[in-house]
Amino acid sequence: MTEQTPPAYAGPARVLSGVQPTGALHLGNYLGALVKFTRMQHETETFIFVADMHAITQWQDPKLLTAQVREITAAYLAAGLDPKVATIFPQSAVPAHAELAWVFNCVARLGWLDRMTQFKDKAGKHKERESVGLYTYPVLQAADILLYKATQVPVGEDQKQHVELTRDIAQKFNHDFEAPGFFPLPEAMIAGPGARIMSLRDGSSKMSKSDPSDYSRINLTDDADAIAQKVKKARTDAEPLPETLDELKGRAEALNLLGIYAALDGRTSAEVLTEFAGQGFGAFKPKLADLAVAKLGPVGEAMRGFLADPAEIDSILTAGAERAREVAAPTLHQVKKIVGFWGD
Ligand code: AQP
Repeated sequence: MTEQTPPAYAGPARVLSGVQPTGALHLGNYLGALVKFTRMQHETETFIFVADMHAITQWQDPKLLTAQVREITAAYLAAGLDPKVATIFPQSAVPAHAELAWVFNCVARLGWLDRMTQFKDKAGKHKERESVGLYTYPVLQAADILLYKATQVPVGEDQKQHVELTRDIAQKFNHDFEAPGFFPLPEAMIAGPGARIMSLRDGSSKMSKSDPSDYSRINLTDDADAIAQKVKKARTDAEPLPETLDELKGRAEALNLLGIYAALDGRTSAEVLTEFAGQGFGAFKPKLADLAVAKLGPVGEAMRGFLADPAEIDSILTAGAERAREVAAPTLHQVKKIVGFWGD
């Protein structure tokens, strides 16, 4: 006898994503995440949170954390998120994230978490010194997503594995608790040239907030001079740009700068290549610097404008948190019933 396919999730499409308030945002966060959030808010109901509970999986100075939450919110608004359209909120203001994460801690298997490459990258050789929270981070992420029954998760490529784990958790929950179709199996929305922006100093590692070299990344708050300097000093090779992407194999730094240009300009890397084929980086880099300044300058300026009015940011976060709690409450209530917890 063949096993019957369980009924699929039948609820509405929803978008959810977030960014950790762990430092200044960079071009990778902007292209891999913020630009997508902004686009998707007009297509589908969208929830965007500031992941302060994730942030404390590694030490954060309590005196700075609230300011960092406001800074991420300012970046969201500067990138074009509209609080009248999308729900923007701090994760810690919705306790249901932690409650659902506990249930999911009991659904997820140790073997699944052992495979998570981000934990291995962040923990390095001394995993026994890391917090338990860093290890179970992807489980909390699954709770973030499934609490709102989100179906689409716009993220950079580094988060793909975590969204796959979320699907595994949703599937196992639906199966084990005989609740077919209760949780959706969300899709990571990764495609596009901004999906994996690499360090300007090393084309084999991703652009990252925690890289000790500030020259490895372009921060959203960098001024025009800093952006131009960083592009100028970005590592490249002596070869001119070829005619096809295939010919860029093995030239990680060149491919990265081309991808950044394409993502900023809303084109594909192949299209940009047709414009610059045959030219060296001496000609390409100034054009890239001009484009980066033109695209990111207004974002940085808008961020500074929003940050000048922290009371307005706080009122956006307070209203967003209230809306998020309203949407989260029925899911958590149903989960408790499904699991068999005491209560009505
Ligand atoms: N280099 C990148 N290229 C494309 N997308 C990226 N993202 C991060 N780096 C790149 C995406 O940005 C979103 C928010 O990331 P996060 O701050 O929540 O976590 P992260 O991935 O840990 O970001 P960082 O900057 O790399 O921080 P550290 O150095 O602390 O690890 C996510 O959608 C992520 O995919």
